Amino acid sequence: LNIPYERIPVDVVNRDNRQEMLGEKNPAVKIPILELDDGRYLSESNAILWYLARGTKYLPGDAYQQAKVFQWMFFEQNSHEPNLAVARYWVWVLQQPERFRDQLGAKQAAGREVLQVMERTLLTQTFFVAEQYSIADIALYAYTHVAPEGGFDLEPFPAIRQWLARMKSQPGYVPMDE
Ligand SMILES: N[C@@H](CCC(=O)N[C@@H](CS)C(=O)NCC(=O)O)C(=O)O
Repeated sequence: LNIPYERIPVDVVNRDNRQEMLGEKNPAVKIPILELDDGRYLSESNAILWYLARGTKYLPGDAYQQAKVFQWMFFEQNSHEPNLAVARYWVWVLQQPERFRDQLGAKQAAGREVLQVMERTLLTQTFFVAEQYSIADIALYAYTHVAPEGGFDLEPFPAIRQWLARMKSQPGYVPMDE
């Protein structure tokens, strides 16, 4: 959206000063948190996406299509993030797959089911809602494009791989590390 912003990195492993740093900004003491120009705060990645996307081409105006966007964003929070992001956290962020080996297999199996749902959908459509690039795609892109870091092989998911490439080629795409 070309909105200027300042990015403040937060250590996701060392959580010693979490309460002091984030407690007044988000009662759940989690990131991401968006601080608005007027000093108000907003947390939950998908609430932030919705706030920024209102009135832009990234959120359809039609009520049904908007609800479909939410359908995928709730799917991202309920099914996708708890499996793909958590497996990646154990394997790639903490580098401790052994410590979590009792639970890791189940997380990865559930994550593969989620990827199957996405694959089936993307076999017949270019984006998740109304053939239009929206915040539903952005929400799902986040932990899908780094899924291999959580031990997920994307080779059996060609439609997802094509969608990832399509996402990367969208105008205004900014890689995570920039
Ligand atoms: N549902 C939240 C999840 C937020 C979340 O779990 N954030 C992680 C880091 S990515 C966090 O802050 N966890 C607590 C912690 O690190 O202490 C969202 O999508 O924004």
